[in-house]
Amino acid sequence: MRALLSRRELLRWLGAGAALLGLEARDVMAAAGGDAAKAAGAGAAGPGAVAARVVADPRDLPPPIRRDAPLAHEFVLEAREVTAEIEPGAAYDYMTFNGRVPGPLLRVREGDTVTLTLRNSIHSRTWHSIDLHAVYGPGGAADVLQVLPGQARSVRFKTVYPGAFIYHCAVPGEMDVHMARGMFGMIVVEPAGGLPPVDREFYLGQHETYTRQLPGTPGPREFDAERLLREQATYVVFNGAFNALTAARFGAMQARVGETVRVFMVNGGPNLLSSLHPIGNVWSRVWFMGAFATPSMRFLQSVPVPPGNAIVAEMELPVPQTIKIVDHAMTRALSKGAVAELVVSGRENPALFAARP
Ligand SMILES: [Cu+2]
Repeated sequence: MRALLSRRELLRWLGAGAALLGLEARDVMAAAGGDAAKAAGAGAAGPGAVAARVVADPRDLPPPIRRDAPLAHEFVLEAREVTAEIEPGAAYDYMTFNGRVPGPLLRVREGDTVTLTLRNSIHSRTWHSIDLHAVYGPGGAADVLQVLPGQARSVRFKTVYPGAFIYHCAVPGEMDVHMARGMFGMIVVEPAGGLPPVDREFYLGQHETYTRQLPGTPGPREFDAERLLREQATYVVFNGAFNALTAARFGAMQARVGETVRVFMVNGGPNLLSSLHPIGNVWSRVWFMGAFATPSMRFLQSVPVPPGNAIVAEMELPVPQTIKIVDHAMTRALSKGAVAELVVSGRENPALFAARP
């Protein structure tokens, strides 16, 4: 692919980032294989690491917090570059936290202390890092957590303010590429009083990517730096792949009539604002922008989730149906992969809804 940065810009960025590590730019480039384009993460990723899937299971998140006292956590995340299908027959080089898109949901409470270690796989071709929006600190910890392949670094931080926050890779000068390749996730800092109980919780991550090939065409996908620069995304997806969370692909989410479900959604961008809508339902309670310290809002149809932000939104399920959660910028849902299904099974409720003969 064409390098997004000129060689001079690249060396400047490498130098700036290396200064944080106390390294010379040439050491960074040597560690990354001595190839400037690869060192910047601009080339193909994941030597030999072909994954069956990068799609994170939307049910895979820690349970709600039910305790009154703060706790100390130790989290380890690993930056992994893997190749997987973004749609059937179309391999794409991802960059991930722990091999999944979005990365693991880290769930803590206001006042907790977190020790976070970021490992970078020995198989990585470039360095990776992490910026957490839940952190008071330089670069949201990214200034400390710039990690070369095969190495690891740690920070300790206290979660002072509640909310649902993104974390993402923040390598100098290339973070948009790394996020478009899948390097983002969510850290939920629950308020001291906790969240109201619900029947089920789901974890979604939206992001978009920029490829030379359009959706529906055969063959591997190459990253397109020019499309990135113009912000002309070819894919807009939930949990890493085209229509990933649908019955036709990796399976729909499931729930029962009468339940309340909570959706945590983080928008990894790097650039597009999501207009998150549940077709056939409404967000009956929304913590707008993931702000738990602000009263929740009621009955919102499509909620904006800007890149670098998150939302916590709930639905009541009074009738059976398949709810399609979409980005209501509709071309993305119809043609670029931004659809996730929630199958609600149970008894019909003709008092609420019925077809007339
Ligand atoms: Cu990265």
